[in-house]
Amino acid sequence: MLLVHASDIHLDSPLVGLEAYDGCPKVALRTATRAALARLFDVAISERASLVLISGDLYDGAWKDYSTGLYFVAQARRLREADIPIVIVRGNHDAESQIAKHLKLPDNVRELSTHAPESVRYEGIDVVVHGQGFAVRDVREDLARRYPPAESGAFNVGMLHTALGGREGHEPYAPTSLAVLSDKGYDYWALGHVHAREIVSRSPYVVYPGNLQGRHVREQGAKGATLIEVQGGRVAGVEHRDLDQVRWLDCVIDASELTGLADVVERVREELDDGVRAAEGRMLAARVTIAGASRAHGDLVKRGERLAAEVRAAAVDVGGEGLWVGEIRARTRSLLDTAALAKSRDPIALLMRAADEAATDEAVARSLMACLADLAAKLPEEIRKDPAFAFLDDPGSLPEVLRDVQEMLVAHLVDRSDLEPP
Ligand SMILES: [Mn+2]
Repeated sequence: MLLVHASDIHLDSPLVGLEAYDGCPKVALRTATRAALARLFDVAISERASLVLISGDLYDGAWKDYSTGLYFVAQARRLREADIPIVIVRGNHDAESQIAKHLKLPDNVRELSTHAPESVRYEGIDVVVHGQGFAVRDVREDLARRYPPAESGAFNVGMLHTALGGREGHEPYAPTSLAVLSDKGYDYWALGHVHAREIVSRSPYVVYPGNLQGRHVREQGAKGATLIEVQGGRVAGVEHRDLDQVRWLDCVIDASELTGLADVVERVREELDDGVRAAEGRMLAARVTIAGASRAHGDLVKRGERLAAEVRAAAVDVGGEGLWVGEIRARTRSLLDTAALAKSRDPIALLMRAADEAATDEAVARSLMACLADLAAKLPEEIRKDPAFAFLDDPGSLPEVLRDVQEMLVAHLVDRSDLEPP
């Protein structure tokens, strides 16, 4: 018997800020969560799954229209034709969705109660599913504590949207512990909420499948669902199946051993090439960051536009239409000891101290922002929208911008890229 466990589908999750980048494959990205859901159900049908578990955050929150819900209903009907039931518990994002509360679901879909733990027995396959969904976004109590003990003579599954004892980057909703979960005597805990795949425990099995489709570059790498093979009432094995339609790649290049723009671009090309291979024919969306203290720093700072142009050219060469590079960030540092330089009596030190002062002295920062506001008002709209100018609306990012300015000044005024590191 095969069970399929997915979570955090975030159907129709919007893309924030990506349109600002040239050539953004908007349609592929916008429809990726839908395509991944269709693939999930394709697998359930072709592998003759007995049950599909969705552990919360099926939806992304407040919808703009009904089409998101109607899409899910149409997909769920495909499983009804194949006699495959679906069980859902609501997560924090579903709790926000008003329309989800009024949507009529096909009769093969069972949504577990949000008021108390509910248990559903699937006769014929001897599976009992226990679970409770989120009634509100902000659930801070341990929901699992009130789940009933395992029923004998059946394969027991617990469904829960939870951060367990806390997971980095995730709100600590419905906190609980492995001890509480283990105590119930279930065979498999189908968790949701955490977007990275994790097998928390194998005795009993406690699993986060991670989200079905990455939504931005911080959710890079393969995404999909977990297939659970059950034999003789026990878990015989779990397997992760990649179901994402678009793959994200956070390509970070360590430039500390690189000497100039040409070899930096060559390294980027290699990394992108690896990414394209790993994506196995999927659309690959990448962000490129060049980091580290490097001899190439001066070259990159002075020829930033050239870097971007060459990286984009390499991307077209390596991946064609199947690879899109969004943001390109030069975050290298000079090999010069800028702290020591700033303390010296070198005229450049004066400039650096002025930049430091602007970053730390509020009055200086305020007058600088006022000057910049005048300039911003004169910028043409299409330039103003460029992410590089986002700091104009965010005074908090000024210190970071000033550090970049310092680096740029140093690179232009003292081209000491020929210097050996101190
Ligand atoms: Mn969640």
